[in-house]
Amino acid sequence: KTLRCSANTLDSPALSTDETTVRNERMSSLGQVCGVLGSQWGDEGKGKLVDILAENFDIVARCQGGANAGHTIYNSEGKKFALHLVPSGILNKETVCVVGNGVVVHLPSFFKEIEGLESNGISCKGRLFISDRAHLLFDFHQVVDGLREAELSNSFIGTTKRGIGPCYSSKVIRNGIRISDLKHMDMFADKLKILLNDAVLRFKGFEYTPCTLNDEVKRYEKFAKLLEPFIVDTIHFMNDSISQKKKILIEGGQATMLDIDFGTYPFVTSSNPSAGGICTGLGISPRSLGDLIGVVKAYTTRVGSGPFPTEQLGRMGEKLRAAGHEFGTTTGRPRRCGWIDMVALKYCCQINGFSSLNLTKLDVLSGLPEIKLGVSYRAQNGQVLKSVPADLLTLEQLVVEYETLPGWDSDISKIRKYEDLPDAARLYVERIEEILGIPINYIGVGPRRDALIFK
Ligand code: 2SA
Ligand code: GDP
Ligand code: MG
Repeated sequence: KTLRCSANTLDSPALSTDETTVRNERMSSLGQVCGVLGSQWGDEGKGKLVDILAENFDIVARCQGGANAGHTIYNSEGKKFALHLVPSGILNKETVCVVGNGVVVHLPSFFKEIEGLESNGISCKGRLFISDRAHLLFDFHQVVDGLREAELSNSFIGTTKRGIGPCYSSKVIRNGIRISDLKHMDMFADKLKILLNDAVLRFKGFEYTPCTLNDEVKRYEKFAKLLEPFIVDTIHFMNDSISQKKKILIEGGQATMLDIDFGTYPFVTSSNPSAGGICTGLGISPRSLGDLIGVVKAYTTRVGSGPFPTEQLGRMGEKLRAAGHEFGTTTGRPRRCGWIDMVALKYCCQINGFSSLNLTKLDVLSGLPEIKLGVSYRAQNGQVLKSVPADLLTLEQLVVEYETLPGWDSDISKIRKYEDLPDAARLYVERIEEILGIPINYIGVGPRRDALIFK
């Protein structure tokens, strides 16, 4: 059997009046401040949902991570966009986009992304803002990322090499440089020198010359001018917008299983992609948060090293990768693939308190005779674990117990009504809902904007 997944074609079915009503009701019932967060190891399809929901929100904001994130979205004409630092709301011409204080910003990547958008007719000026408290990620952070990975040899993390960990390290050790520092270019060279000297002391072979420092300072002098119209006190902006009853959508990068606190440490990213990261990364109160939507892929993928209990290393994994086009949006790396992991998902749901879920890429499972769900973890000593263990060795050695459900044969990519899905597909959706105790309100059946069932 071969897996089928929906083609990215333009011949999508028109929505009936009933379907449009359900869609509009679902969209308008979302709270004033709503988050879309990854609930596995990333790449669940958060960008697509954010892009769809954006039309009902005034502001879309990013709160953590940096250009390690990769969100692939398609506009109404079927044109593909890969976004990294710019929030996925940008394709919606009315939406204001905010890059919050918790994001680490590599300005060359930021401007390159803006250039790419503008050359495709998407204007960013006047509706894309960046926090003056966000930390700057320099090219040297990316070099250090690579040096650290090389040092780890066989136990490398498999980072995106975008400098994320080293930049958050500078922030936490308190010699980082922030966007607001671009106001004082007279002090910039000294600050950058301190940062670079840290790397010189730490890494054999890392060096810089007065000339390269000078070039970097000159480059940032230019960036400082270019960035001026984008810089905002986003804490004030976000809180003011909340007072004005503006609708705000927060786009998570990565996912809870990659969270620096809750993920499979040390095989994690260096920020908090879980709900807490929204407040610290945007300066808004937890009391302002309304709906939190967890995005769940119908199977699991992971890119980079680290434990992955339900990973399928053989032909099944390859089939999923091919059918789901599972390659990194930022690095192009092949993603590791496996069955859905209900234990890890339950853990993520507890941490985030999702109000609803978006099950994505259900279309990718079409054509499978049966589908498995990892439902419990059994440790080496035979004990069933209550949750995801902190200890990596336990996590690597545990045995996953599976439940098997029937598959379905037909192509579901043109279906827009929940009731029209094959019985087996609905059974799968409802079993996931039952185990997690959270409604699946959105079901992805293709990569395009319209390929979403509002359940
Ligand atoms: P980093 O670069 O320090 O954040 O890497 C640490 C770990 O976090 C993982 N990570 C990701 N996992 C999935 N998707 C991500 N974004 C890109 C995408 C990834 C890509 O959308 O496909 O293109 O490779 C992302 N960003 C970070 C990373 O793999 C490490 O395991
Ligand atoms: P994100 O990082 O969570 O935004 O996800 P990515 O964009 O990195 O990866 C998700 C991939 O799946 C993208 O290529 C999307 O276009 C695609 N995608 C999203 N939802 C669906 C879906 O329901 N079905 C299919 N076949 N593809 C989808
Ligand atoms: Mg991604």
